Amino acid sequence: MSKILEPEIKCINKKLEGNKIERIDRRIKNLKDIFFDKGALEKLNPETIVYEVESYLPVAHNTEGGLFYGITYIHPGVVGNEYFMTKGHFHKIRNRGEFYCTLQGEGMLILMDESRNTWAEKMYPGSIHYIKGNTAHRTANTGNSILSFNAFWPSDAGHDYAIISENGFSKILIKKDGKPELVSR
Ligand code: M6P
Ligand code: ZN
Repeated sequence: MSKILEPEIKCINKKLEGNKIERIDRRIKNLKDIFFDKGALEKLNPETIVYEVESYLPVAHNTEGGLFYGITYIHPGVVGNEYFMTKGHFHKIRNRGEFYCTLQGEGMLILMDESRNTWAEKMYPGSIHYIKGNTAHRTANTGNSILSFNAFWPSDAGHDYAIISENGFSKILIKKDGKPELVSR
């Protein structure tokens, strides 16, 4: 007799449910390298949550041929005039790609190639973003509510944070006259 199984995880009301979900949060105190305005950063409560990530990793890290899935929730806010955003990373195996699909809120996907050319794509509910290999990616919340999005990436991609934490992206996303603007640093 063939078995009919329940799925291991579910997405209910845009939140993941299930036993095998990993949850992390990133707070102001974890993001000191990331934001440009260090003076503004010092004035914020170090425990303030900037974003949370729920991930479902059905195979071991670095497994070739598998896939990982996650939802990122970025809270609304700014550090100085820079929007709350993720750390951002290249993949350790540089040529690995990724998909982002926006669930709620509004934001910007900031992309940078290995020659440090930086550009951005608008994120809003239903927007789907293909992040090609060799491209660093970071997301920023430009709205007044949570920005959340689905992400799907290869299980052997890995995260390389070093370049971004040392040199950042070549452009930052700031709030100017109430609107997002991508400007050189
Ligand atoms: C998405 C995926 C994850 C990533 C997360 C947060 O969910 O790209 O792999 O970890 O965003 O981004 P970061 O790791 O840059 O903080
Ligand atoms: Zn990635």
